[in-house]
Formats: sequence, C-alpha cells, structure tokens
Amino acid sequence: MSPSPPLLPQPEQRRILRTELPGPRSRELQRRRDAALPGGLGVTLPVFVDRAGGGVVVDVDGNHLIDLASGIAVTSVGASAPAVVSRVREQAARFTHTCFLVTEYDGYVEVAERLNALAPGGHAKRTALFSTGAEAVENAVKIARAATGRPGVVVFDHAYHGRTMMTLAMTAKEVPYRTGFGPFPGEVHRAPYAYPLRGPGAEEALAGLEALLERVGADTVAAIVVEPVQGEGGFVVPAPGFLAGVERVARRHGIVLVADEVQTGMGRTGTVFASEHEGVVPDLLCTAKALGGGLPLAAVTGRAELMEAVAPGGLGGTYAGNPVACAAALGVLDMLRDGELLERARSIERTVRARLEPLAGALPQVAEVRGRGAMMAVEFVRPGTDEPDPAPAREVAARCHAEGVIVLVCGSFGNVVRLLPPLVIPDDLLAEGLDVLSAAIRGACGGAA
Ligand code: PLZ
Repeated sequence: MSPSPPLLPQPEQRRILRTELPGPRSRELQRRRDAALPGGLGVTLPVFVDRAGGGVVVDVDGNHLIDLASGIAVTSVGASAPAVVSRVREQAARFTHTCFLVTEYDGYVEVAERLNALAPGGHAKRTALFSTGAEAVENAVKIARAATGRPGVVVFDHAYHGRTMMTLAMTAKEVPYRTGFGPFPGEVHRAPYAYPLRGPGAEEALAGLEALLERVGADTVAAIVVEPVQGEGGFVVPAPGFLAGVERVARRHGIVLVADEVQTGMGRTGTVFASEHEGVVPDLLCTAKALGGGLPLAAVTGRAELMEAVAPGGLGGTYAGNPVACAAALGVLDMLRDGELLERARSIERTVRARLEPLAGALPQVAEVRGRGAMMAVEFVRPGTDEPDPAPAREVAARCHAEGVIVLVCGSFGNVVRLLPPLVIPDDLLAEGLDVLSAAIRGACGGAA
C-alpha cells in the first residue's frame, strides 16, 4: 500500500481576483449543471470550487474568495482543518461504513460521550446520531412524542427546521420552501417569537405562547421546538428573557423543550451552544452542520429518560452516525476543547459590530446590526419605516459576490444579509471582507462608498 500523500498546505489566505466572477471555467461548469440538474436546486453564487480552507474559497478559475458563509455555518473550524482531514483519511482507510445498526465502532460512542458532556445540564444524557439537521429535528419530535404520548408540536414565527415533510410543517416561510409541497403533517402549532426589531417583546410573545397552549390544550403538546437564535428566519436574537420564559412554560406543562441548535451550535455564537447565553437547559438538543466539520453528521442529545422512551429499533438510519463523519466530528470536538475558537467567535462579533454598527446610524435603510458571536447580520428597511426591504439586501450580496466576498441573504422577508465566517478566519481577511461589505452597503443604500 502506498503511503498517503501529505496534506495540502492551506490555500493562500488572501483575496485574489484573476477573472470576473463567475469566471470562464465556472460558467462552463454552470452550463453543464443547468443541463443536468433541476432548477429547484438554487445557488447563491454560481462559482465552482477547487479547494477551500481557513477563510478562503479558491474557485476553478484561480480566484480566492473571502468566505463569510462557511457553507451555511458548517466549516466553522475551516474547510480543510488538519485535525479533521487527518482523522477522516485515517478512518476512511480503515473502513468507510458498517451501518451502526449492524456492527458497531467506537467513534460513534466517543462522539456521543463528548456531546453528552458538553450539552447544558448535569443530568444523565444520551445521544443518537443522524446525518442531517432535518433528520435530527424529526427524531427529536419522534422521541418527544414517544416519551409524552402526546401528538402536538409547537414552533415559532420565522422558524426554519428543514426541508423534509415534518420539518417543512415546522418551517414558517412559505416561498420557496413550502410552496406546492403540501399537505404537511398536522399537529404543528405556531407561536410568536420575541423579535426585538419587529415586536412582540418577550412578555407579549410568552403570553402568545400561553394563549396558544390554552387553545390547543397544553396536555396535547409533546414538544416546543425553538432556535435559540433564529437562522434562516433572519438571525433573530430573541429579546432577553424570552428563551428562559419558553423553558419555564415548557416545564409548567410537562412539555419537552427541544433546542434546534443546528445552525447556532458547536461554538458559532461564542459558547458551545447558544442556549447557554440565557442559561437554558433544553431537554433535547439538536446539532448538525458544524458538528461534522463538513461531513454529514447530526445528533439529538437529551435527557436519558426521554431518549430511552423509544423502543429498540425505533431510531436509526443506514448512514446515521457514519464512521468517517464521526471521525471528522472528533477532530472538530478536539479543536473546540481549549476554548480558543469560542473566544475567536466572540472577537469576530466585536470586529463586525465595530465595523458595521456605525452604518446603522448613518444609513436610514440599515435598521439593525445584530447577532451573537460569529453569527451576525444586517437588516434592511425602507427609509423612515420598519417595512422590510429585500432590494438592498439582494444588491449588497450581489456587490459582495462580484468583489469576491461570499455572504448570504436570509430572513422571512429576504431583507437580511448574514455573516457566518469560519471561526478560524484570519483577522486581516475578515477586515478586508468587512471593508468590501461596508462599501457594498453604502453603494446599495446610496451613501458614498
Ligand atoms: N434547523 C436551525 O438552520 C439548515 C438550510 C439550507 P439540514 N439551514 C440551512 C437550505 O436552504 O436547505 C437548518 C437550520 C436549522 C434545521 C436545519 C436543517 O438542516 O442539514 O439542511 O437538514
């Protein structure tokens, strides 16, 4: 057997534009894509990637783009972190798959042990692994129903939980996620989320939740599923007291509190889990995205007595907890251990606020700069109103993309530009990305660049 080749050095951590974006090779690949793939698969920036790492994505035309997206909050430790890549290579050489339901391997157990230790709360915990965020959320619902014997699921305005049928029933935004795909599973009820910019406040939203429970019968509700900071819905940090209030309401009615930390988890917000910012202890915690460091891995971590409510054979999946993905997760968990990446997330928040908050005062279209840690966003409105305006968000993103900076748009109204840089992005690259973004915002809002 030939020895494995050395790891590639990290791509040069610098923005380099060699062609217009997308360049000729990307455009050629895009033509093939358009002929071979359905249009229902959208794309943010039609650039094809050759390699990626640190804070840079290198495309097939040799352009180095600044990555402020991390493949939607996945590559928090970088897209080719040696701690992940070397474990993945080693595991892939030993075996790629057995199906954990057929014969077992220790990597799965170690990921579970480490998530049990990291998740908030000192109670006994268990972890079951899956492949995608939606699958984790679906399984949390199954576990909550099995444990309570109740059917109902409460979710919130602006929520996003995935694209499978149950998680689409739980997701709030109609276009493009749900349109044409119904009917969806029933027993899903929607309560108000305390969205500081658009109201209601924490107390009013909690009263709305109580009123909903009164209406549907609290004793028919198995789970309240909440994103501690909303992701696709607009990077909404709930008003202080809201999450803790939701936890109190859930406890009062014997309802299982499920935190969907698919986007917020694994250090993204400056703590390992965003629930920690308000001292909330979820009964079940869903993780995915950054957990696998780029490989598909998801988890439900929760109270032992709830997790044990499902009969043998009730949980699983052919690929659930794939050994190569578990190896990657162990690399991610190693990198999170000393707290340095959590501090990086907090420092990214300080840098982003210092650079972007002045724009909120200077430009009437910029309603708010908000977020936690390395999960930051800018919301746009029509000047002089609080009416959401998607046009500047779209234009800001287009200007950034043309300049080689990858940003994403989100929000129920499509009017939020969000930043999810890898936590390992070098300071100077982040600063340059923010310079491009600030100029794009000024340009799109008619201010001087
Ligand atoms: N819960 C909070 O953010 C995924 C969606 C991308 P999957 N968000 C990115 C797209 O348009 O499909 C997400 C999330 C939260 C669940 C999910 C679902 O995770 O791994 O995409 O299934």
